[in-house]
Order: sequence, then C-alpha cells, then structure tokens
Amino acid sequence: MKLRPAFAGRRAILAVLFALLAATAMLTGCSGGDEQGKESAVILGFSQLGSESGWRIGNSRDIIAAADRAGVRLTFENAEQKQENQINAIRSFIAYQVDVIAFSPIVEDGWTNVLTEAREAGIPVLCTDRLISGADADLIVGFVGSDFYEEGRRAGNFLLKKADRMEGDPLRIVEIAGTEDSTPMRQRAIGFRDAIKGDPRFEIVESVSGDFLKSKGKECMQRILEERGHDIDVLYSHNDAMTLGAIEAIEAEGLTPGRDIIIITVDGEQGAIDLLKEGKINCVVECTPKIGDIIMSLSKKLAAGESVERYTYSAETVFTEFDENLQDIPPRGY
Ligand code: GZL
Repeated sequence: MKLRPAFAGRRAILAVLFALLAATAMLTGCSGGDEQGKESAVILGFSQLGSESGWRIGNSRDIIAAADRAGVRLTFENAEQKQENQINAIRSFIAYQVDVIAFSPIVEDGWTNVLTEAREAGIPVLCTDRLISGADADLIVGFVGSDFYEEGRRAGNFLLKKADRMEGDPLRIVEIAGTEDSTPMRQRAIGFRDAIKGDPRFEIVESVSGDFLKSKGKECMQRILEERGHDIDVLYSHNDAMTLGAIEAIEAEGLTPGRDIIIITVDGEQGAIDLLKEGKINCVVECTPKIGDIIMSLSKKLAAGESVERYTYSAETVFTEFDENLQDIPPRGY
C-alpha cells in the first residue's frame, strides 16, 4: 500500500521522535519506572584495573556476580594495568550518565581532573579495593576494601612469633613489594615495618617491586639469590602471585621454601593456602577479593541519594604454620 505523502511524513516524524526518546532514556539511565512503575535498575560504571593476579580475577568475578544478584546494570571496563584506560573508562561513564561510578585505582595519584569532571556531572564515585591520594579525598564518597596497614602488621606480627621460636641470629629480610605507589604496596610496607620496628633480630636487606605479577616475583627472587647467595632468611611478599613466582626461583636454587627461607605472603589465594598446608609457606595474610555485594549495596544507596560510610573495611584473618586446623580451611574460591 502506497502511503499518502502526508501520512508517510507523519510516520517518519514519529519514528524519529521514538528513536530520540529511546536514546535519551538510555543515556540518562532514566528509563523511569517500568510498566508496573517499579524503580529502574541502578546503572553502575565499574573500572577494574586489570587481571594481574588470581586475586584480581576473583575480584572481577565476584563483582560481576554480585551485580547480577543485586539487579544492578553493570558496565564493566578492564583497564589492563593502564591508568589512562581507567581515566577513559570513567569519562565514558560520565558521558553515559551512569548513576554511580566505582573503580579500583591502580595507583593513588593522577585522578584529580577526571574525578572533578564526575563531581561536576553529579555522579558519586566509590573507591573499591584501593584508594586515591588524600589530596583528592573530597572527590570520592567512600572506600570499600581491605585495611592494608593491618595486613602488613599481621605479617610482621607472625615474624615476631616465628623469631621467638628460633635461634637468636639476626634474620635478613627481603621484601618483594606490589605495584609502586598503589595503596596496598604503601600500606603493607608501613604496617610490616611498624610491627618489627626496633627489634634487633630483623634487618630488611632489600626491597624491590614485583608489580603484583608472578613473572616479576620470580625474576626478582632469581636476581636476589644470584647476588646474595643463601644469605636470606625471610621473604615478605605483598601478594601470592609474586610469592608463587619467587618460590619457583627458590626451589630452582636448590633451597627449600618455608624452611631455608621463611615465606610470608598476602592475599590467601588457593595456591598459597595449598603451599601453607605443604609447609612451603609459613604465613598467609588474608586479603579478600569478595567485596561485590557490599559494592552493590553502597551503589544502590548512592543512587537513591543516600550517604554511605566513608570507609567500609572487609573482615579478614591470617593463616599460619602455628594453626592446628590448616587442613580444615575451606576452598578459597580465588
Ligand atoms: C589488594 C589488591 C592487590 C592484591 C594483589 O586489595 O589491590 O592487587 O593483593 C592485586 O593480588 O594485584
């Protein structure tokens, strides 16, 4: 049927109007209530820093599953270890006018401009897992994640307990630290040092960055063993991925991890717990990646215009060779 020109024109105008309305609803996230008038789903833009460790992969999995459980519409961007990718992702969330932005900042500095843009757009920003510099603290509405300083202290307190059960020789400590200028790297280092401060039994003979990567943890340990031979008594590693790499280097050198070199690690991945049970690791400080549900709960509150706690810390523990029930540790899930 050939439409009369006038009618055809009217249909075309209606089609354009409908398309504009649909686009506006999508961009503003204000699709309004559905036909029952129920609230529309919260739209959360999440910038994940990368996939550098089993911990990070477990963190991403947990966040995606939690969004599904919570009925939150999640726009998830993986920055693949690049800060500029996180900045670009946050800018795209602003353009899309999400209800809330959450991100795990790969390092603490360099966020002022993009977070100022988010504030000017009226979009609340939540820091998850890691923090930004204190100078920009007013640009975020809250933090959810671990107390890294406490994790560092737990690592140091284990070493005090271990040394109490050993001969009095000074213990030479090597530290393989996480990504430089990241919150966990800074805080785990300070907490550990505060725990052992002033104790003449300990000397940190070297601290290097392994960037939270297994490959770099192995490279660092290989070089240190080549240069220092067997004059190392303790490895304090800021995450399990680097620890697993370092243990490969230690065993290649013909040394026994957990006996020739005391191994203290952070995260609590399944691989590390398995080696703790085997006696190849002496202490695993837990850092849980399972913060997805709390992120969704806080995001819904923010989208509803409610305020949230400034800091929401995860409940965590520590597993050591002195525990009697190591075999009972349930599967870690990351
Ligand atoms: C800690 C997290 C760290 C983990 C590492 O919350 O930021 O980053 O300890 C990960 O495994 O790479």
